Amino acid sequence: MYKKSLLRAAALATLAFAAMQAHAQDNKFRIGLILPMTGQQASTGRQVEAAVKLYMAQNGDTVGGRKVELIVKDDTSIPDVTKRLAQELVVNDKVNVLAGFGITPSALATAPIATQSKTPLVVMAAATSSITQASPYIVRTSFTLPQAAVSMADWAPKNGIKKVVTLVSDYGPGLDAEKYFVERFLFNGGQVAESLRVPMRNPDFAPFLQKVRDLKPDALFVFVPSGAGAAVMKQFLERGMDKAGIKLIGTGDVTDDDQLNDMGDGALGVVTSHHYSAAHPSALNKKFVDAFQKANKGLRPNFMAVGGYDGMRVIYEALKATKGQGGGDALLAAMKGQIFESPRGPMFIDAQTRDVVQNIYLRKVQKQDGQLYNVEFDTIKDVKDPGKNK
Ligand code: VNL
Repeated sequence: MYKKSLLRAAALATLAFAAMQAHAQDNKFRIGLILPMTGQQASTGRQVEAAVKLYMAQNGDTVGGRKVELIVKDDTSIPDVTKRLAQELVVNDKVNVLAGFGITPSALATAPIATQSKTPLVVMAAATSSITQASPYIVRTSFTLPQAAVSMADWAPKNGIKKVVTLVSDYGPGLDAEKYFVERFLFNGGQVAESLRVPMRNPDFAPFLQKVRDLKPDALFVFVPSGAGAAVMKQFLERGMDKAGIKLIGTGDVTDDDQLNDMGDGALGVVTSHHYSAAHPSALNKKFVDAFQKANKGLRPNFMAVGGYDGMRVIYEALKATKGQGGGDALLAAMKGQIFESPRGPMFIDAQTRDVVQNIYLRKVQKQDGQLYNVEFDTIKDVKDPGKNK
C-alpha cells in the first residue's frame, strides 16, 4: 500500500516535472488575461481584450528575447471564478503576469494569489481605491473613483450646482464615488439632499429616479459601472428630469464611449469628470482610436480599452527592462515608476502606491462630425488617488 502510493507520487512528480520542463524549454512569457467576456460586464471584457490584442499587433510578440503568449479567460464577472482561473493560470500555465480584472470584487478575490505566488497582477479596469493595497504585487493602469469624483465635486459648485442627490452602484467603486464626491462637495459649501444606492446586479433605476425628481436637486451625481450608463440616461430622460431642471453629472463611466453615441441627443450637455475620452485631442490618441476602430469593425474604444492598452505597455516595458530574465519581483520593480504618454495623456505608475497618476478632464457631451463625444474643456493635472492619503 505504502509502496504503491510512493510509486504513484513518484510518477506524478515526474509528470509535473516534465510539464515544468516543457514550459521552461519553450521560453515563453505568459500573460493570463482574466476578463468578463460574457454576462453583465461583457462590454468591458471585449474592450480590454481588443486593446490588449491591438497593442500586441503593433508591438510584436517577441519582447526581451521571449515569445509572449496571451491566455484569455472569461470569469463572467463572478469573483470566485476569477480566483479559480487565476490559480489555474499560475499553477498549471505558469503565467508570468496576471492581468485584466473587470470589476473590483474580481481583483480583490485574486489579490492573495498574486501575493502568495509573487506574480505581478496588472489591474486594467477595476477602480476602487483600496485594490492596490490588497497585494504588494498589484499595479493599476485604469483609474480610481476618488480621482474622478473629487474633480467633479470641485467643478459643480462653481457652476451653479448647489444641491445634489447622489446615486451610485452599491459596491466598492460606487461607495468610493459617493464618499469622495460628498466629502469634497460639502467642503465646497454644497448640500447633499440624499445619497441613494442601487444594486450592482440587474439594477432598476426607475424607483430611485422618481425619488430624485421629488427631491428636486440642481443635479444628480451618478456612478454606475461601464455598460450601465445608457439605461440610466434613458430612464433619466423618460422621466423628464432634464425638463424639470435637474442636471445629470457624474464620473465618466455614465457617458462611456462604448455606449455614448447611441444615447441620443438627450445626452447633449452632460458634464462628467474622467481620465479618458475617445475625443482626447492628441496625435497619439487619434492614432490609437483609428487603429482600434480599424481592427474592431468601427467599435469606439472607451476608458476600459485604454486601461488594457497601457497595461500591456507596462508589462512589455518591464519585460524589456529585465531583458526577459525577470521573475515576479524584478518585473514588479520594473513596472513601478514607469512614466509615459498614453492615449489618455501623460501618466505614470507611482512607485510607492503602484497606482496610476494621471490627468482628470472635465468633459461635456457634444457633437463632433455628427457623433456624440465627451469633449474635454478643462484639465486637472497629475491627480494622485485621493484615497491613498487616508
Ligand atoms: C469598476 C469601476 C467597474 C468602474 C466598472 O465598469 C467601472 C469596478 C465595469 O471597480 O468594479 O466603470
